[in-house]
Amino acid sequence: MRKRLERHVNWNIARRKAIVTPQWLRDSVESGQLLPCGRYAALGDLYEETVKNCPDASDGSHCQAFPEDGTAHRIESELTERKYHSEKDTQIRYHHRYACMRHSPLICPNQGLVEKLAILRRHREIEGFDMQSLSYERVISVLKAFPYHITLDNIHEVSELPHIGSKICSKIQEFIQHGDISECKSILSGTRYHSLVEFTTVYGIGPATARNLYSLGLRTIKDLENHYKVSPQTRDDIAKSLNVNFTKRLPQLSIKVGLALREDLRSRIPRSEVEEIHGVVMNELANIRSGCVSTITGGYRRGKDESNDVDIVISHKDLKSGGDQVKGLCAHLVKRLHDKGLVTHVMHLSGFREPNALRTTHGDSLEKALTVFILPDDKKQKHVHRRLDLIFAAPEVYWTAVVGWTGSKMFERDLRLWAKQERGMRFDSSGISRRHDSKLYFPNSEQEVFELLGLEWIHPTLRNADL
Ligand code: DCT
Ligand code: MG
Repeated sequence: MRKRLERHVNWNIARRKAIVTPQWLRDSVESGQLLPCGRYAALGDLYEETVKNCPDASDGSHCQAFPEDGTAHRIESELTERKYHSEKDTQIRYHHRYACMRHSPLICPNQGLVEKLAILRRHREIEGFDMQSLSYERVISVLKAFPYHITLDNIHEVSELPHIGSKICSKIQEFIQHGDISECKSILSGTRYHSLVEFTTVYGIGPATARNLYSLGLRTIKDLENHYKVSPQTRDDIAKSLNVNFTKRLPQLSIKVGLALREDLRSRIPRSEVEEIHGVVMNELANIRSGCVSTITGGYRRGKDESNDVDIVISHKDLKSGGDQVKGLCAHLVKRLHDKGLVTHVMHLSGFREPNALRTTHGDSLEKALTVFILPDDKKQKHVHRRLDLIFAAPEVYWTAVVGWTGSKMFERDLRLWAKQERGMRFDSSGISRRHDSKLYFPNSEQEVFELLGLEWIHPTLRNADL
């Protein structure tokens, strides 16, 4: 498709070439000569150009432009069909200011560049320069949606994209010319960045704590383990030491426990395990309440091969009584999972000791549990601890919760901004309302959420507006 080709090759360049399928190469090798390109045209849109630009074909007259096997006819009808599609009115534009108006694939044509810029962003974040970090997040988000490989030929177009300033442009230019950015090299050559990044891999350590620990002279995870008295011998006991008491205030997950769980929690979760965890959780839930529905959201839904955690949004299929059916269910399920040894740690549980927390007013219609979960060991493998987030939504806000928890982060940020600035609405995962009179909206599908916000629906795998 034209769109897909344009992610790799500028359209104006493509029009000066013959764009053929790999079969042209195979057949040409086999026949020992460069074959006419027309019948191998990869894109209907470029059929004429492919015939004209065929190697050794100055005017294309010797090309077999209309083979007898009907290829030409097929290409011609494809051409008409594509023309129709390209004329279809769409709001999606890669140069749009809001990420929720752009298509952002998981891997983009400028992935190498984006990964370098992500180091600069992380550096700002970890040093506490939040505004600068956000600026980089915006730049990354815009570049994630840029469908062409960036070169010196089209950098001018990049410089005109939203959120791209002259400083960033010179960094992009540096990357094009040298394959690297000197500031990245200098950040990576010191110990500070590496230490701070390592420290934040411990649950409970954010950038500010990481900087404090660094200022104490600590540099490595080993230093942290000595500081917090965690050793390979005591690690397992410490990991198990937190007993959740459901009648008292929940204990915070201490840095010590975070350190003991670090190896487990930092390892990525493959899709098959995400699905297995989801299956186990929903099985347990079915024993408490029948008729519940759920969606695995987060990075998994956006197509990531490996996730950092598992996010599940849960509701009830009965629109009328469903609100009551899920009320208090989050704490109930977490307690059951904990009793069975599946949930080992609970870091946050809303609705906890608040049985009437689930109201249907905006901002108050979700129950949430942030936990650590482990699948029972079996003969095949020993399982590791995983971060599991459970979000319970009343049926009328199920789809807003699914959209709000699908991400990515910048996509969500711009959804909220778009709703506020362009539509006079308030959007977050707990509901949609009109700002001037707080009128609540209850969409029945994900498509309806987008429609209500005046947006074109975007497939979850094209919502990867962050790295
Ligand atoms: N989210 C958000 N704003 C944040 C953090 C998260 O809107 N500051 C939303 C978007 C994604 C969803 O919550 C789940 O978040 P995470 O689990 O942190 O991220 P993820 O996209 O699922 O990626 P991963 O879990 O693999 O790191
Ligand atoms: Mg996630």
